[in-house]
Amino acid sequence: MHPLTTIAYIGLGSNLVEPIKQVQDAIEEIKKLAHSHIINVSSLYLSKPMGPQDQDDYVNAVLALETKLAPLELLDALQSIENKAGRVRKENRWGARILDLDIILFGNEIINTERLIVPHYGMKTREFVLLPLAEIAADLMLPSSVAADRQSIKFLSQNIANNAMVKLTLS
Ligand code: A4P
Ligand code: MG
Repeated sequence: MHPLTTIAYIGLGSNLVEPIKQVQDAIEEIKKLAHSHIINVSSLYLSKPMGPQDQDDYVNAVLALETKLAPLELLDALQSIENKAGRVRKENRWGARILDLDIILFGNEIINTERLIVPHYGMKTREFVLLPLAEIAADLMLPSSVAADRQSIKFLSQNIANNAMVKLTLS
């Protein structure tokens, strides 16, 4: 466990087997995580696939989790939720998946280990991460070892193409 409570931001994505339900079920599973509780969840969005185009659109969302878990404990927990959802890891990069749970940010920590890179390496270039994140945490600043390089989520989200992403209104 971590000595302090941290706010982690988790990106959720699915484009197989009822993606809206996959994301909703994953949120329910994350609610059950030990030493953690969800403090905010973005809307769900429908986004065009990044990577191979011969796959369905994705449902994406981002949530904020207050947690006492250490980063690798959180990664383990998220991977077991992915596995429980029936995720099969395939060789094809950026291919279709039942459920993808990525740690986008973990407080202000900068982590560069074999299993975990935080901030998530793709977050600054992915509208399906930045726009939901801006919805729940526009004032957040990205951690950086150089203070002058810190960028706000608001700035990044305003400078990325929306790529026809649609906010879902769920009944
Ligand atoms: N890993 C390292 N850093 C992290 C982190 N911050 N969070 C390691 C989570 N995992 C992290 O991940 C591979 C390994 O990355 C893990 O074992 C972990 O130790 P994975 O989930 O097995 O594989 P992946 O998700 O397929 O990895 P990859 O290639 O990084 O995929 P991406 O970048 O997540 O992209 N299009 C739309 N519209 N929406 C999407 O959500 N997602 C992808 C997947 C492609 N296209 C998409 C979307
Ligand atoms: Mg992943």
